[in-house]
Amino acid sequence: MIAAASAAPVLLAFAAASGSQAVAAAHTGGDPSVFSTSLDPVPTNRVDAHGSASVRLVGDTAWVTVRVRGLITAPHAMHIHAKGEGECPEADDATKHNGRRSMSTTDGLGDYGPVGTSLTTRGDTSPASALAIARFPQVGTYTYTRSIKLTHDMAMAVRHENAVIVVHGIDYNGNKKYDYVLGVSDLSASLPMEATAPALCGPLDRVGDH
Ligand SMILES: [Cu+2]
Repeated sequence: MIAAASAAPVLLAFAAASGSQAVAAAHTGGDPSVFSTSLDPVPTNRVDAHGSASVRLVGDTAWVTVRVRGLITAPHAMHIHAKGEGECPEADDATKHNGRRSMSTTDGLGDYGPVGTSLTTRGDTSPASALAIARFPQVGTYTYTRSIKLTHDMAMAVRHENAVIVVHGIDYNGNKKYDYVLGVSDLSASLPMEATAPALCGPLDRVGDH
């Protein structure tokens, strides 16, 4: 009888300890975390559009939603950029392209960093698909949703709030199509600058942060 009575508190203590370990593990690993941002026009690029984006992370898997309203009817490359300053470019980052002050993707690189994930509609999502124009939204107002297995690096960049959503494709001269008003793209000699220049941008922040 004495042995049984003394064993009970030990079992209770063990149960309490393992319970708190489980809670600690959930907070560092597999718990869902939600990140979101408004997508605002990139300065100097004459964008009259807006949007929003959210990423729900479970482990390295991201449920990505991007809403865009008001861009021109044309392909819009979209990426998660990372490993820059986790920010969007400001007007003084713009340079002259074909003599016109505007923001190329390269102009903003220090702020948002290079492409980490391509938000394609199907197939590969690596940086190799950054300009896979046929696999991005083809219109200017849309809601994009896709579940994507991120690289672990990119998942960590999102968790550390160093990830930025960028939607590309502008209409600098307001003629409803991509042309060479800003010259050739800094990213591809076969595309006009308008097709690849950043249109909307937003840094992903953890929902609940203030
Ligand atoms: Cu991009």
